[in-house]
Amino acid sequence: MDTQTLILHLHSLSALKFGGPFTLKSGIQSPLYIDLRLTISNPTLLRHISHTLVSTLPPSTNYDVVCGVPYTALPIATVISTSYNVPMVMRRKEVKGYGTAKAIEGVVRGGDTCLVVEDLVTSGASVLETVGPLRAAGLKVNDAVVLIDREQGGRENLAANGVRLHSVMKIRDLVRVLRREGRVSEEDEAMVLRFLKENNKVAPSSGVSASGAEAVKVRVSYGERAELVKNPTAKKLFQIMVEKESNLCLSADVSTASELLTFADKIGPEICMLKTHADILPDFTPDFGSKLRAIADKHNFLIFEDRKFADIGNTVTMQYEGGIFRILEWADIVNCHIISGPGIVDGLKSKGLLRGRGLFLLAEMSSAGNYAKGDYTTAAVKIAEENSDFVIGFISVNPASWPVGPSNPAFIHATPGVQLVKGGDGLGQQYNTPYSVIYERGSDIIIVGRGIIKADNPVDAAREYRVQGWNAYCKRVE
Ligand code: 5BU
Repeated sequence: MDTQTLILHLHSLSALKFGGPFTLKSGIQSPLYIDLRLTISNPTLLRHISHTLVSTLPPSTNYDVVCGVPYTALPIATVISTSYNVPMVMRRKEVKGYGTAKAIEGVVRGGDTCLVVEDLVTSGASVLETVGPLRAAGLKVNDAVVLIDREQGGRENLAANGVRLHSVMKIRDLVRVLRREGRVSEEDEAMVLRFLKENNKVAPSSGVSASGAEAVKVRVSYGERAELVKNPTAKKLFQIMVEKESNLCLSADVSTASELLTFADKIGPEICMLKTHADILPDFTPDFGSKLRAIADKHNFLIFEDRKFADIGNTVTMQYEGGIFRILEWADIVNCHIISGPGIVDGLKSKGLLRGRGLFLLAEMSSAGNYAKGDYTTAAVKIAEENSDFVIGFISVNPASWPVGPSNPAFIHATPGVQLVKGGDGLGQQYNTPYSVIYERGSDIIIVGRGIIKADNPVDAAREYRVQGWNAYCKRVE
């Protein structure tokens, strides 16, 4: 079946709808909607699509295994797998919290090359959400093959992530054929062509508003920002990020202090910062801080105790300096809620400033249904600006969406709730991908806990997070 016949069959199946406006995953309104899920109702067409996809690949394309982007491309990949006798793997959209908790199902042989199969590419976000876990599992991904390229930045976004996109047809071809065959009106054709012209570069998902205007993002490089800050810890953090090409913070949520120190030494080369919860360590001893400090110096990362102070100024001075943990002694950075008002910052600053320490304000949280939003987030920005000698930035989730925007490049945004696959943990945690957090949401540092700690190979996983976080940053400041 040639491409033209394929297009006419898809149209007859109502998989190509004109008129609209239809809202796409990216949020933009389109005069054309493509629903290739319908192809499973026509086995002959499904088989033709699968063969056409394979024959579109340059003969030099090598692959040992195929993976369809869930869900629409799963049956297509299955047909390719059985027709050409190539094994298949599947990526889970939501990683299970039980059993093996694998993101990739099927037999994975590290070093094998995987061909990604997709029905439709717009910005490339869905393909990238599949490429990340495949690479984290040890597979190489160099090529993706797609039936329809919407010509809205997917090819470029994928190329920026080391994936070549091969497409059977572009929207323009499709509309031309349907117009020639009298299936669409001249007006519909003109509307689609105008839409393509106006939306020819869409950043993956939420970073783009319905009008196509980009959200506010800091494009100044980490190196330049190091020169803008007064606080020595903030300066050092920016410098480490540049030196190590890392915007990855490991959230070392393990069960014992000795396990934490082992992880810190293993993962140290990949990270710019290590985050602790000292109060979860049953074997915490007064020398914990100096031991961790030695590892931090060896691998050049900063220590962030995620203490989330929340009390009045006077109490937090004692919690910061005293008790069993003596956090001030060993943590470069701590964080606090602003629920109790600006006095909490004054209290922490009275202890931390002289030692050159830094503070993140909790402007947003990653958990579902939290109340840190709107005016609360705006208040955090105001307090930070009034204390920019000590406050080095924020715990943020989507700074690009703040009414004030992440407008001051001197502040560092660090974001928890990051995994290679979007999802949740069943207890309120909500995950976004490194690309989404850094590129679309305009944050600076990805904070990753279980994505690394629970990985089969935590060192490899940390490297993958580092590379993804860093590539997203490079693309943002491009
Ligand atoms: P995870 O395993 O990647 O879900 O761990 C996230 C870590 O970040 C964990 O230590 C949380 O306590 C921490 N965290 C968070 O998840 N969300 C927030 O809003 C803040 C901290 Br603040």
